[in-house]
Amino acid sequence: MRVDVLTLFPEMFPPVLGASIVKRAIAKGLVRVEVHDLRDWSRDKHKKVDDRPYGGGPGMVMRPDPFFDAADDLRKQEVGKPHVVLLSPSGKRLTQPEVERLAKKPWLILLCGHYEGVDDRVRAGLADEEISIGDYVLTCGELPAMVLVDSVVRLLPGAVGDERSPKEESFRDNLLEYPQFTRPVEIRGMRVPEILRSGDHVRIGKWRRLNALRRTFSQRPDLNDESSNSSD
Ligand code: 9D3
Repeated sequence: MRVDVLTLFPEMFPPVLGASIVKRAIAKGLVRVEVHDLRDWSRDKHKKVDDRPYGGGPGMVMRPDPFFDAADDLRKQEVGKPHVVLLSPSGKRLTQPEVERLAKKPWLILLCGHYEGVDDRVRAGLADEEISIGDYVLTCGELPAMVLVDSVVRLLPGAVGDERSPKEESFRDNLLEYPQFTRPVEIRGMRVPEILRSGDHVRIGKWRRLNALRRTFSQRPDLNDESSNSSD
């Protein structure tokens, strides 16, 4: 997979992409991530990439031309068609099924906007889709782009240590994971449940299932709600 990121803050990415599983996936050649400074495509002598909004109002708006020109240049670098994603608070919510869909794309271009907003022609004429990572307001699309890269990269074959397929985790039965414990057996008065130390794998399996259900019911009743899930 290839991922290109268009951003005003390229320096935000290396600390995250240079760590943990994403770093290893890059080193293994499973993914190539290129982060580009949008200012490189500014035609302005001061490298300006925003301007005042038509119709008036406070703040500035990111101009569309650096996005379009950058995408044009990137398209020349590779055969095939990139899938272009605009990170935006008005996008469709990123969920695990969406991550799985994106992980099948051979080439992603991620467009990061800013609090001020992006000229709407970027969404209309450049992006294939708009994605949000949740209903809260951030200052920019850079963190969401990194969230997307992290969630997608761990699904690439060979990226995760692969004891079992990462797809089989957590979201499988629309249940949260069961509680986990390791040593010590007791800390601050809290003991590891005796069943887990019994060696009785039938009882352990039942205990885990029961506690995954309990946890889901109290923390995330929406997860098990037939009317609100799209995995059926
Ligand atoms: C709330 C109205 N806006 C300010 C004038 C729009 C706005 C634009 C851009 C608000 C925040 C941002 C910056 N955020 C993102 O670019 C963003 C985001 C987010 O804020 N929350 C969840 N997912 C995403 S994906 C991109």
